Amino acid sequence: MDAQIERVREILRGTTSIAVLTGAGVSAESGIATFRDPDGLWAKFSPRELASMDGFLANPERVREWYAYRKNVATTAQPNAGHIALAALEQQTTGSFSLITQNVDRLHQRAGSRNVLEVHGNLIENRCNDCETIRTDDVLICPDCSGAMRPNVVWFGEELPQDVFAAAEQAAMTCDVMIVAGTSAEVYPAAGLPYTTKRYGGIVVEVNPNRTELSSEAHYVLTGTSAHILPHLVGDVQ
Ligand code: BJW
Repeated sequence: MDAQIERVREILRGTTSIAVLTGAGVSAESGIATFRDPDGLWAKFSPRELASMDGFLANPERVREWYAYRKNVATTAQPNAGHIALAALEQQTTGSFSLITQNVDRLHQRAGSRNVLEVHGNLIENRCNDCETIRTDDVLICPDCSGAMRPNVVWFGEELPQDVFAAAEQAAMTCDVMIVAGTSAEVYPAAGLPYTTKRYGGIVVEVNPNRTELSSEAHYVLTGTSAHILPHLVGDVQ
């Protein structure tokens, strides 16, 4: 096994406080497109039109249709070895474990992860634009206040769910190790969490096939896909 992977494995075995930050790359091997890779969603679709309030107000049907398509992709996809390894790591950890995800596909939960903090919402639920009621059916008009229902995700320029992000920041401040997997680490405020961990004295481990904004700051950079690398960090994989 690669010496760096072996070293990180030892560190994880000796710690009782782990945080993980995941991004779209963790679901790539489940067949879900990332955003900023050359074949990613933002190469084909406009974030301004599809992932902003202005885009929704201009053309709600188009935005809802795009999210319905992505919800279908997510619900028919299966968790991969990376998701499963992170669920196993949570089981093995005797102290605190937080899985902070920017992903909206729910694959971590379907793999068995329990303490999942969805900082960018999810594709499964809809939320009323006015009264913020959350529903899992597909009504277009809120039955409570007649506001427009929209996907329960966080678009550009929108605040992240406050309680969820506060818990993520707390985990970043208090963990001994943060694993950062499958994210370009470009979208704030989530991208700031590994720097918080570092500032508070924690170790930052990046898992990614490509270098990112974070690579030069991480203590360990494990180069490879998450479905390949993450299983090596837990359990008995040699
Ligand atoms: C693999 C792999 C494999 C491949 N294994 N790895 C200038 C202009 C406008 C805005 C801003 C600005 N400067 C800063 C901002 C703020 C903005 C921001 O950060 N923008 C940057 C892009 C510059 N942030 C916001 O707007 C946030 N809100 C905010 O700041 O609010 C302030 C506020 C406060 C108070 C009141 C009101 C407002 C909100 C950000 C929301 C992001 N939303 C999205 C869409 C979610 C819904 C949806 O899914 O449609 O979230 S955008 C998209 O990016 C999505 C992701 O969660 C997020 C991060 O992407 P991620 O996950 O990192 O994916 P990629 O594609 O970028 O990277 C994939 C990685 O995987 C790569 O590194 C690959 O190498 C790797 N990979 N295969 C492992 N097999």
